[in-house]
Amino acid sequence: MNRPSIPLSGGLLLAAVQGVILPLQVPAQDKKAPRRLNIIHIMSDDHSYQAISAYGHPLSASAPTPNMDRIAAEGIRFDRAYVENSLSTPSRACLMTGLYSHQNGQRTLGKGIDSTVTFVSELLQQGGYQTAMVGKWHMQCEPKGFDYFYVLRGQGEYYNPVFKSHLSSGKYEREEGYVTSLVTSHAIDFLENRDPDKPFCLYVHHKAPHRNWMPDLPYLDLYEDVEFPLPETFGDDYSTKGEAAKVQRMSIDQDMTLVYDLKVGELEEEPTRGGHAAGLERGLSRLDPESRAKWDAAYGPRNRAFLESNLQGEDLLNWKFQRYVRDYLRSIRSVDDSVGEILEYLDSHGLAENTIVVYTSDQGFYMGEHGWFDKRFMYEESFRTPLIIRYPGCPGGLVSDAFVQNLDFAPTYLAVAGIKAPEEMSGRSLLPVIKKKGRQPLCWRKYMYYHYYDLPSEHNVLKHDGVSDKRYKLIHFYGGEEGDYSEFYDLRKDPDEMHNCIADPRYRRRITRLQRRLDKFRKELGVDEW
Ligand code: SGN
Ligand code: CA
Repeated sequence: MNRPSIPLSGGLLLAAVQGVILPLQVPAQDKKAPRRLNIIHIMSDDHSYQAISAYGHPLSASAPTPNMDRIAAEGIRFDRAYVENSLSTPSRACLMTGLYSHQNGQRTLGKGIDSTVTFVSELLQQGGYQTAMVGKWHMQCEPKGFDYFYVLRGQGEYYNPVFKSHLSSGKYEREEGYVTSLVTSHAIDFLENRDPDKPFCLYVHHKAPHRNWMPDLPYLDLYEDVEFPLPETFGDDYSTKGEAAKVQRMSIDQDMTLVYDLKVGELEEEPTRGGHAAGLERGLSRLDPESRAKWDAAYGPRNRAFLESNLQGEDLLNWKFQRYVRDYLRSIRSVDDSVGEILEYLDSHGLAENTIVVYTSDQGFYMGEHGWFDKRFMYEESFRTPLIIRYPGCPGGLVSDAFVQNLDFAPTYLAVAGIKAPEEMSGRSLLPVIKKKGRQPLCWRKYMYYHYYDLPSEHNVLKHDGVSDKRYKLIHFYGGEEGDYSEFYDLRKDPDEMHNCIADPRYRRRITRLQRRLDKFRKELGVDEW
């Protein structure tokens, strides 16, 4: 086992990992041997940074997330955190392996993972950590490297979901309650029953706020009177963008369904491009009669008023946006409660001082930007992901613009545990960034590679890869009907990515430079399609 070999000094425990030394107060009740830090990785599904009030976006002004904000107030908010493939299963495979999609095999939502690759959970377990995974696993292989797990089936269900656990011999068993609360209970159960003499790494993976955004019963009326602001780019007509933006099927106007997504169960079927009408009833039929009556009492009158008003055009579109965002934010409210419960547990059990708390999402999400919901594109709202870290000994209220990626989680957690990261891992430990209070170290990545592969698929986003250097972004789309093409954005002048400048001669040198960097990434990483 590799343990950090830094001696104790005075009243300080030194967590020394890969050259990083952070002072850490020893809790009064624990003056024994040096202890490695515990890790809690909380990850929700499809949670946009626009919907965390610590990020200060207008959308969250009326729907604050005080517990997530507490992590930011006591830690670091990362403003330039990204994923390498904006989709659940690939993002989770990256988290577990520290590898890009083409390296771990999980390129799309379907099959793919090379399950012979060692997971970070296995390395932590072998290195003396107690490991746990609760909530959405959503990998195409069995959980491995966990002492304790309670995982949902596939995408998971919002109401009375089924879980498979380390105790259930492969069987899924139904549990009574709301998914976010149940995931939290399993997390707390692990904390309660763990061996207190060993450090732990706990992954808490929420299903919420994944589509179709079903809130917990106490929150069915929350925000009903709030009018949320439409993003400025809501009406993007894609006039400067290529085929991908025009053929996608993730538009609130055209693809968001009245029954499944917007919960107007009074309608029979709907002539939408997605067509998911049965899905709403499938979710609601899991409720017991009393809970179902509460649901109907909340949505029934609103739905009838909506149907009677016969909204059209802009009014209908605004209604869809409001219903979407309200349900989405209601689901997040429960996730925020869960974060509060976990922080409270750490406080009351003397664990806050020796536990790293990370809050993130498996990717970002569109809250109407460019007229969309869903993710997948390399445009900022889905390429970026929220990331907030509270690290013992590190001051709070920090904001980082370090260029970090989900590839970095595995090497970070290994570094915390004092375990050498496998050579193949492409990411970097974030500890040097944390040590510099969020500032990007001099020797750090200047460019970031992204690759999306999932076509054909439900939302019809064309395959693409691309490179960003923080200021500029070059995206190469391929596999469409109109042939391959690239887009180029100047993020400082055009943070909303409304002006594709690929044909602007003033950017020629910069485009060539990024194109060279993209070619280099493809070659060095062994990318095999583009
Ligand atoms: C489901 C959703 C899609 C979503 C994917 C991927 N459809 O298929 O809207 O893009 O998951 O999401 S649904 O009808 O089942 O709700 S991911 O978060 O798992 O990547
Ligand atoms: Ca997701």
